[in-house]
Amino acid sequence: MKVAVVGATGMVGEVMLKVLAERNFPITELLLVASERSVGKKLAYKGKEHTIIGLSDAVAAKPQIAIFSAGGDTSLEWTPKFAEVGTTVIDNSSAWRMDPDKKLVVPEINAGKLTSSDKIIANPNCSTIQLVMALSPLHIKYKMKRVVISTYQSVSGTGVKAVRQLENEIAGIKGEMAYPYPISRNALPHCDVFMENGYTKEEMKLAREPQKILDDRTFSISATAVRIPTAGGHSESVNVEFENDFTVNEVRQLLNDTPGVTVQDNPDTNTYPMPIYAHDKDEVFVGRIRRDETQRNTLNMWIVSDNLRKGAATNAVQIAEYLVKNQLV
Ligand code: A2P
Ligand code: 11C
Repeated sequence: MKVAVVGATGMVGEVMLKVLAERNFPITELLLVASERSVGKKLAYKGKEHTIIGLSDAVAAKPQIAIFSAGGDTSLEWTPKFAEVGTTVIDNSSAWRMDPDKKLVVPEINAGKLTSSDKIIANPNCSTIQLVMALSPLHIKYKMKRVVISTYQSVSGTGVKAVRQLENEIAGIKGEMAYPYPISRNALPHCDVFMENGYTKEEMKLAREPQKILDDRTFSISATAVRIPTAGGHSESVNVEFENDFTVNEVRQLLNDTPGVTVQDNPDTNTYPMPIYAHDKDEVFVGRIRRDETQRNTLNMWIVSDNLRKGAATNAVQIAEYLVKNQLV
């Protein structure tokens, strides 16, 4: 496969290259693409140096697959140009996710819907991916009615500038701010921009994307997204009301049997998911599984995953693997 990684110098781009190499993705030619600022610089992949090229040169090279992680505006402008020359684009931005003509894919859940006509495929938001990985098997078995979620999101979700802000604050250095307030020793109920309805864009992604991925609009999701001073790994406190009753043991078993999900849940040994355990792993970790004693058929749980891996790079590479395996590119 001739593969382009657009946004190769970014936070997700770096993990993308790591995941492609780790999984030994079948690459015959690799095009590393970034902004004009980076053109000519060098990046290594599997020990070999590659020179960074610009978007026009990448389109002209007609890769079979392009994985985009260079922001929504770059995706809006450039993904159609790649699609026009026959490239299949896997786009990690929010640009196309809710477009009715584009598929929003978590491979374990809905890759089966992909065809060779899908030239722009959307990768969901990081906090959505880990949420639906845990909700999907439970929804199939017990049918969800309503989900209430609060997130605890790491600064790596915002990008390099935010990671630097946290590091500078911890070191006592004054520097550029990615957030309107200090993030160290703080919690900001503010991820992505505010919308007209008073919610943030991140909260609206959490409310809408799961309905599209699970292809069901009969359940509703209410979200509060909070930025916390962790370097990597997003955590989520999730309350789910089902139509049908469950037992906690059954839920634990069902989640444990779900590929890509690992249950870490033992109060006796203080075992529960945490961002420091999820770091650099591909699984979605679920713990603190317990019945909500205040309402019928309702469950509480805690979900943690590495937002740059399953939340971004790994999910995108899994989509690419599915396309290759099923000869859709
Ligand atoms: P560059 O490093 O040249 O700015 P992050 O989200 O971590 O900030 O990374 C964003 C990624 O998207 C980087 O690789 C960045 O390249 C790339 N990028 C940003 N704007 C553009 C653009 N207009 N065209 C191509 N790549 C872009
Ligand atoms: C965050 N979820 O942690 C975001 C990062 O829509 O792809 C990814 C933004 C997106 O802030």
